[in-house]
Amino acid sequence: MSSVGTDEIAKISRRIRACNYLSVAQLYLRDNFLLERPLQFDDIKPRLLGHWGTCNGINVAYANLHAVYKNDPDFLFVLGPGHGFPALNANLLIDGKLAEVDEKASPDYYGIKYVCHNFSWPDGFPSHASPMTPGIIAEGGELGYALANAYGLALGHPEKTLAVLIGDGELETATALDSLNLRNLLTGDRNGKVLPFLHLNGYKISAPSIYARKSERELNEMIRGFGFAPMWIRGNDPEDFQEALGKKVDSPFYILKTEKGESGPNRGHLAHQIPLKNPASNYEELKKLEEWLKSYHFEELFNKEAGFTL
Ligand SMILES: Cc1ncc(C[n+]2csc(CCOP(=O)(O)OP(=O)(O)O)c2C)c(N)n1
Repeated sequence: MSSVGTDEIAKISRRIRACNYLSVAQLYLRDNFLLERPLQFDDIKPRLLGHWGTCNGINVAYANLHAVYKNDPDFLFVLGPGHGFPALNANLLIDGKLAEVDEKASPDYYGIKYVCHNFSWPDGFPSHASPMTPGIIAEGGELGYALANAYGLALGHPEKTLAVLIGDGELETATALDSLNLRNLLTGDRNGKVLPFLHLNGYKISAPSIYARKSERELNEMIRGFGFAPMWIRGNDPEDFQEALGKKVDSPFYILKTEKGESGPNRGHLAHQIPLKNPASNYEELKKLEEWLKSYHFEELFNKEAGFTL
């Protein structure tokens, strides 16, 4: 059974679309952020630096968890792959969290302009989650610490629930893998709850992840071996995500299986960083980028007067 109603399911889908749009806009655009006129070469940043491939999955996880936990002040979303910063930044912008630390990042047209233009830009936002991001306690470039940080935070804090998104590449680090053992420290009711989510999008930088090469059975056995109950969420459908969240099991370990780069122009390792490399000089790529941005129908989710209508 889904843990939220039909209205909420529709809202989750809208939020994912909005955040995907804003992720792509941060990566590529220096102007024309709402596509108010046809995209032209000058609208594209001269140096494209960032990561798209992981963003869709982060936005799916964030939107679904936000729907359930938005009113719980003791809930935290912990992101392992800090290179998925455009997705995190988009969510923080929409929720007004960025504006709490930087008034120019308001959840309106001016904030969208400011955040998109200044992503991965000299003296602007870095390309990865960093200490200037609200809620971040570790530099986002180095993979592996998310789960350990979450378990540390849950120790002695029974009120806390921490959802941790771990990359399948990240889980190849010794730190992340061994952190699965920390579950054994958190028994009893004096500690908070940690909900690990493996983002099984199949690839790390340019190669398949080891976990993508395991059969489902092998992966399930491994997860069970650490004392967790594997819970699969296949694809982006919020109904499936909410159904998994709604199931009452002890020590769940969610496996979110997506295609790396989903909703973009290519998939897998080709989507890891910048999928369309030269839209500032190649007309065909410029048009593909425009189509990609338009596919989210951002105009249904935001307008200059009403702001976000999610
Ligand atoms: C400790 C560490 N080793 C290597 C890297 C280089 N690196 C950056 S992104 C990446 C791939 C990450 O893959 P995954 O965790 O699956 O994230 P996603 O596929 O969702 O982007 C790697 C290996 C790193 N950032 N940190």
